[in-house]
Amino acid sequence: MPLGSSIRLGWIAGGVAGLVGLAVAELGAGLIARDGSPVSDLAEVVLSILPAAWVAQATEALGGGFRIALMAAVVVVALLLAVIAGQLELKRKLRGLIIYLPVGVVTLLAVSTQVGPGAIGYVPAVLGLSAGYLTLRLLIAQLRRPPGALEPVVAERRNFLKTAGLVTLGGIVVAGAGRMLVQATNKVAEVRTKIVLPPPAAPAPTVPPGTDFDIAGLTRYLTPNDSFYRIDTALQLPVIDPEVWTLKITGLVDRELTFTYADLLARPLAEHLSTLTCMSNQIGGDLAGNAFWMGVPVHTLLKEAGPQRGANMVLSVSQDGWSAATPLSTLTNPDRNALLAVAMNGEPLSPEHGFPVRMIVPGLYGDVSATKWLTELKVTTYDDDTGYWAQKGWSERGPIKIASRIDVPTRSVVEPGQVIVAGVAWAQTTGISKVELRIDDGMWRETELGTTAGPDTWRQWAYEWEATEPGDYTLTVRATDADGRVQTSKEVQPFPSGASGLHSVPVKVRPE
Ligand SMILES: Nc1nc2c(c(=O)[nH]1)N[C@H]1C(S)=C(S)[C@@H](COP(=O)(O)O)O[C@H]1N2
Ligand SMILES: [Mo]
Repeated sequence: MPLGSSIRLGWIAGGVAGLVGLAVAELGAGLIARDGSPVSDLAEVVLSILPAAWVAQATEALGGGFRIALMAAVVVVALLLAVIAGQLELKRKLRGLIIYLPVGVVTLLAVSTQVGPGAIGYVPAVLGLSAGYLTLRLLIAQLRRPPGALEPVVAERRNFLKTAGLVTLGGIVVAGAGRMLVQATNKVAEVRTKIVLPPPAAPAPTVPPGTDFDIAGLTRYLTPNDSFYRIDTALQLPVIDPEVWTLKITGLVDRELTFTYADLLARPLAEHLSTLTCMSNQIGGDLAGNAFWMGVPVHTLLKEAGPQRGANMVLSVSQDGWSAATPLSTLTNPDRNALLAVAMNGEPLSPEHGFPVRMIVPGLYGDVSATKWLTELKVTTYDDDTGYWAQKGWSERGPIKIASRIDVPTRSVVEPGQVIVAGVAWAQTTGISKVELRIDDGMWRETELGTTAGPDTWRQWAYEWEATEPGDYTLTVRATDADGRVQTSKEVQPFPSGASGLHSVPVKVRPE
């Protein structure tokens, strides 16, 4: 078999075939309206092998970019393997299978971890792998010359490149179509825009004047939806049609119940303003946001289902398999205002924040309460079931720790004179009663507090610092809750039950 410059053509054949395989797999996933594809399944498996603490950190640092990077890595590795397969196939017919078969096995195993029972979920991967290998055969066949010929003649080369080019174009079109179909599942997006939310039967208390100092660089009292932090493990956003969606209440209950989205909207809804935060938030971190949540009070639904003796936990399960364990007593207590939220700041939940329904429990970290894309509430016990993060060693109980942070000054060098220092502090369910600022090792100085709509939200604080002496300073903040508990200075990492410790920032006062 003459090789020479056809080695390079073999690379091209391998890469193009890999591209076609990936494209067809995407299209297949789109056609069967899966909320994932073989690529995201492989990424999901990689994710589950990585150390949990590392994943939490990367998710926090990169947000959605982390998922995209993982999937990109899968695509790159797949294409590299496809190129190698091209070389092997060029050397000898069928030899490319040395790569394609094991890759196929690994892919199908990855898919099996993500799809339910039934063969349909495997179809995109099988189609993609077959299409990839067949394309390779086709392209390599073009590179083969009658025995005796040495190098491919120019015309043959041109022919091959033309075919490769056409196949690549076709692959791109197919991949695009696959993506579009996946998005077409976004018929849901359209359904969402047409939802008419009823007004809440129990509106949130009005926000008093004075909650927001309106200082440049200071976190707003109310967080707009598009700047609300996002944390979840979903590689691909679950796309849920609210007309098909149901919520099941199962487990240790007298009556298992099923609700549709329309059922929920027909019930008396309550609206509540509360600050959600994440257990992996660092000292001074910004994984917190304050929004109006409207939905069905969870205690009314649980009461209808009738929790049985012995139950002490509710496992809230997401469409994407994620779950959170929340104390039953917190959810059945009407004063805790736990909601199955359908709306955030007056709008139906966005796909990123859990459309169509999520849970919101004031006072608990999102990790152990705020299940997005909710499909089931299983009444159970802490002995029998465990939430997603708790399985990875994070704390099962997630009361939010008192926290405060410095947002302003936003720069570390300031002009001498009066300097505004400001930030936010939270102690959900109790509320913040005092925030103090310390300059270097000096006295704690009480700051001015913004007003608040209730104990479940953060409060702004601000202090006018007479920074007349040039030099280097360290500013430190601490909060006290309405029960008189002072935020601890003991520094603890977020893992496993949320960070504690005081937020400090260095500030240099410039010489006149
Ligand atoms: N389905 C699902 N729900 C989830 C999560 C998740 O990974 N999957 N993450 C939880 C965590 S850790 C937090 S802090 C909140 C964040 O909610 P947000 O993304 O709307 O801010 O959602 C919770 N709900
Ligand atoms: Mo979180």
